[in-house]
Formats: sequence, C-alpha cells, structure tokens
Amino acid sequence: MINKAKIRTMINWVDLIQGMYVFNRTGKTPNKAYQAMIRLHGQTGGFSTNWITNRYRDLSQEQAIAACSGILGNLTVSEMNRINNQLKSDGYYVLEQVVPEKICDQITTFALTVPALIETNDHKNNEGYAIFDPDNPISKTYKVPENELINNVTIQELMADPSLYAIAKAYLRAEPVLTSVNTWFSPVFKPDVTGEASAQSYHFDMPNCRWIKFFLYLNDVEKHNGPHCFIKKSHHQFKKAKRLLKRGYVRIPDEDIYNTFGKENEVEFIAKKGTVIIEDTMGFHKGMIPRQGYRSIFEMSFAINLFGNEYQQYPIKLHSPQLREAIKHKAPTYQRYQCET
Ligand SMILES: O=C(O)CCC(=O)C(=O)O
Repeated sequence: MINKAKIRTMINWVDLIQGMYVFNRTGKTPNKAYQAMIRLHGQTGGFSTNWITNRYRDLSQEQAIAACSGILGNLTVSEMNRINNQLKSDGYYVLEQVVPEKICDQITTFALTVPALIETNDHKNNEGYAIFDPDNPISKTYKVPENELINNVTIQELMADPSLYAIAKAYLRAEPVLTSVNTWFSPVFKPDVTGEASAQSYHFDMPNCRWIKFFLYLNDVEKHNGPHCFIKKSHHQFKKAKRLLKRGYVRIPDEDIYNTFGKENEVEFIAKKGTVIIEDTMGFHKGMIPRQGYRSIFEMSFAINLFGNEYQQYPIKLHSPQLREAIKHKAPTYQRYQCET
C-alpha cells in the first residue's frame, strides 16, 4: 500500500529531477525544485541531498586536492588532506589566529560605516537598516549588505584568496562557486528571546546541495559574547537526526539537539580575533546568545554550483588586482558578480 507520505516524497523527487534538468539547461533553479530539495532532505534523512551532490561532483579526491599558499598559510598536499579529512569526519576545522589583526580591523572599521540590515520587532525577519552602535543596540544582529562588502578592497582580497578557494575545491570536489560574503554584528539585545532571524538556535543550512563556509572572528570571542557553536559530526547523512530533519527547515531547541547527538558533541568556538572556522553547515549550528559585549564575524561560502536558492547578481568594482586576476582565471567561481570596468 502506498501511503500519503510516500506519494508526497515521490512528487518531491519528480519536482527535484525536473528542476535539475531545467538548471542544467538554463542555470536557473525553479523554486519548486529548491523547495522539493529541502523537503526531501528531511524525508530521506539526507540521502537525497547526497544523491544530488554526486550528480554534480566532477573531480576525484586526487584531482581536487592541491598545495596552495594564501591567508591560511602555505599548505602542502598532506596538510590539505589532513584538513579535508577532518572536515569530512567532524564537519569543521579551526585555524587559530591565522588572519592578521590588521585585516580583521579593516573589515570591522568598514562594516561600522555601512547601514546594516536589522530585525523586525518579532525577530522573525529582517527589515530596515541601521549603523551598528555597540553602546546602543536595537537589534540582535546587524547584517552588512553583501553588495557593500564585495566592493571593499580588503574583502576582495579574501574573495580572491587561493587557500580558501583550494580548501573549498578539495571539500566540494568541484570547481567551487562563491555564493555569499557576509559580515554581521551580534550584540546583547533582548538576550532572553531566541529570535528566528538571528540564527541563535540550532538549525542546519540548505542553500544548495553541498557547500562549505569560512567564518572569521573579527574580535576575540569568549563564552559571554556569543561563540559560534556546532554539533560535531552532525553534517553526516544521519539516521539519528532523521526525526529532527523531518521537522523541516526550522530552528531546533537545544534540548532536542542534546538528546539526539549528546551534549558532549557540542563545540563552542571560543577563540581569538583572526581565527578561521571552516564548517559544513549542513550540520547543526548556531550563534550562542551574547550576554555581554558583542561578537563581530565575517563569513564566506562556496558551493558546488548554484542549484538551489535563488541568487542575486551583484555589480562589483574591482579594487583588488588579486581579485581581477582570480576572476580572469576562475570565471565560474565568481559567476555571481558582474565586474564593472
Ligand atoms: O551567528 C552564528 O554563529 C550562526 C551563523 C549561522 O547560522 C550561519 O552563518 O549559517
């Protein structure tokens, strides 16, 4: 007997496969297919997402891994393998204080001049803009708009960085596509309210079928100013997590996460300014609610391709020679950005 749930799953597979066909021809994902991808992730405990990834992956491990030099250091093939293996196994990798203070400060100084997206009063969405004032916060997060960030020269240098690109390529086993550049401030504001928009309760991301994020702490992060948190190994296609994934694309209370994965698998990233956390945010993660001060963070995300979420194209004025060169040699990686001459 085929029950209703099985029929719904079958319809989702049809919508997904039709959408992949459209994407392969046009480069655009029908929203119906993207929603089907998210629903199937829950219905199949992650199996469908891995299935899509395997259709789009086109490099072997050996082809994908190469030595590189960049902001994360001079990484040999064996170091790249070590990083990649830990990412695959645990879902994260940390490089302590690897980005010079000057770069962190340049990003923060710039971000403090730009009106940032703030939350609605019910904390469910983002609406309206304000420049972040650490002494007088009016929102749980302040997200600096991407179209402003990508026109900053320091950020352009990070966008072009060969070591971030190389790690993304190794993990994704495909030519990585830069899908987002973000910076946000998380101050103490209504700390007893867990808002939806501020990503301060556990959740998984699902912008594409496979991606990797690089988080850079722009200030020192202690327990009190909102460390980023991750549940070790929760990025795997996980039978245990099926109950949680079935809830869909929603925020999950800490208790449910601990009961499923064990509190001992929660990693709180307490680290100094300049630390980079590389993470597969298909695993459960959140920002801890700050109780004192604020946290300031920069993030870049690379995906296997643009199948999934709808992406805006942004015009970009090239101030960094490194980014100009990178775009010339790796056009698919920077396909979201339209260069103005
Ligand atoms: O603020 C945080 O640490 C959480 C960030 C997050 O959920 C994300 O970038 O996907």
